Amino acid sequence: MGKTLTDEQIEFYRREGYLYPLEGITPERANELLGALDDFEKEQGVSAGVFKLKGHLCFPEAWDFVREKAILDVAEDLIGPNILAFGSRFWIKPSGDGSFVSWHQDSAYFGCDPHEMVTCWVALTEANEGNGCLRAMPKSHLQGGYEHLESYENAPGDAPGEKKNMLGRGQAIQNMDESKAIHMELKPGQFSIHDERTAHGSFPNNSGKVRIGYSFFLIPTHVKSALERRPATLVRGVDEYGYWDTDPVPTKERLPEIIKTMLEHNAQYTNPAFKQDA
Ligand SMILES: O=C(O)CCC(=O)C(=O)O
Repeated sequence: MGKTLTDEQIEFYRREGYLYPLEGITPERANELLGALDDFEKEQGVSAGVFKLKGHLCFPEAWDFVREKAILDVAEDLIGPNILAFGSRFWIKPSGDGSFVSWHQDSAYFGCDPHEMVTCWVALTEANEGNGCLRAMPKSHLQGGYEHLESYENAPGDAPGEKKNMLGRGQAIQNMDESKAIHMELKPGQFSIHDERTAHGSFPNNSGKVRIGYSFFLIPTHVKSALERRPATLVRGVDEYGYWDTDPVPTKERLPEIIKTMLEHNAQYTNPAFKQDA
């Protein structure tokens, strides 16, 4: 028995590669974060959703949210008590614009060694089959690294009719057996968790309302960066390894510099010449 999860839940996660719906965050709390997300966009003239890797550096509410006890208790049961948030992202999927997420493994691009990262995806609005909730492919985490085809069809907001893959490189695993996919439907405040090797993706949202989730990428402190040295945020326990630099605490004064750095990261992440690591 873990701190929060039952033996059955832990066993299910290890066997299937995902777990949902998980509880412990109120819909009101999820709504507060939505409000802060909206304020950020009004104040900065840019949506926090454009930053592919460091949503928690955008505003204090996002910085605090990656420390949500309910989520870290679940993560601790799976990866142990010393936890770094190496990244996070707001997934804002408007209705009717065609945005989707192709089948992919987080492990193919995040450069974590060993592959022990877990991704928590928190529903800030309801997420269901009709509005393109996250889908997971059971047991795919046991298959090792899949090949990803990089199409660069990754331009939400680009010319009408273009494909709108929300992933930086439009990376996609081909020929997944769609009939086996699980739709991880969630109510606001509920969350799912998946292994970094679990193939996942989502369909466009045609519900008439925006669908928003906040995901964060958590690693035990003994995981190294297989790319260059990078920053992360300690969210629980102690870091006895020091493999990662420290993310800057987001403050109003630092924000322009943080936004500039996040945009540079985005450019790197979407640049074919820049090495990613599986
Ligand atoms: O929100 C989505 O539709 C996709 C999310 C995703 O790929 C992730 O959190 O790793």
